[in-house]
Amino acid sequence: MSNMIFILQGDDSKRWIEALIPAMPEVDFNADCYIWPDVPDDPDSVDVAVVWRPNPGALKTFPNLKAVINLGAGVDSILADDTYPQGVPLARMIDPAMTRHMTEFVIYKVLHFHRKFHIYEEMQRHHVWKELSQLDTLTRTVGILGLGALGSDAASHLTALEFKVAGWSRTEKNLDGVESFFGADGLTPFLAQTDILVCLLPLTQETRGILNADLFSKLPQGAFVINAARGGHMIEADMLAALDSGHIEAAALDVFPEEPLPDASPFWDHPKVWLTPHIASLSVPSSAAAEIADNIRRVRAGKPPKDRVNMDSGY
Ligand code: OXD
Repeated sequence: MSNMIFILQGDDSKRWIEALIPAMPEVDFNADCYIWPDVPDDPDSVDVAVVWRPNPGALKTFPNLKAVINLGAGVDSILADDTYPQGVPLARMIDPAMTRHMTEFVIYKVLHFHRKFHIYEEMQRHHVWKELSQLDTLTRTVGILGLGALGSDAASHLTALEFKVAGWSRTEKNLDGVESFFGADGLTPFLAQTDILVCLLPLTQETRGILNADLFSKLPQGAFVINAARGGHMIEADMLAALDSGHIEAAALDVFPEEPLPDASPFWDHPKVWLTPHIASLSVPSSAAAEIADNIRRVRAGKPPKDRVNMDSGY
């Protein structure tokens, strides 16, 4: 008999299980599925762990895991756990609904800055009726850091809106209408022509702290920054300094090194910051269930999971 364990931060396990029940009629979820910290008497019987930011050390309880299935795109919190069971395949979630939601967030924020809504909102507060100059879409470059599933979808929708779009990634990417920059050498020229920078990178050893003073100084004066990836990408003091000096005109920040954002954080009331509570892309159990069910079946049939994370590159 094989058991499944759900180890989720928050109280979403039941919602995910309800979505999986119709997708996996062959599984008796009442008998063969556990929600951490409730574990079967025989932890050897657990072959699949479905997780979101699992408690560090929890996964090593189960010596016969065939796979760990993450319910999000980012796996940084799992890879940070040095007790992760060596050799157990880890799959991340690439779900069309999550991708759509991230693209919506990016487009909304790009348009906000591109069409100067950050200034018009301020003008309304001061009863100012004035038309501002407007840069044409064709001459505005949006630069996307990270051209994985999320970055490439956002890039293709931004090209459809006729922005100039560039992308930076570890290796060269070929996407229609997107200028590709890659590797360490590609970063400076990519930044030099980016008016609106969007960070959608995975958080790895190489990308931690990438949104720092040196990177900001390579962006043109008055550039905008949108971070919908991870708070760990951003050096907070450097972001505040770049905003306060005016080098960065404004920022949309969905993620922070410490979440929830502490009440005393200067970002809350910063006039040049539009912040949201890590909601850029929310996973939708009803959309993702078929994909997760398929992945569980694959590993139970002895195959490697889809969307497997490369433990060396960290994504
Ligand atoms: C994710 C997230 O990684 O929601 O999917 O942050």
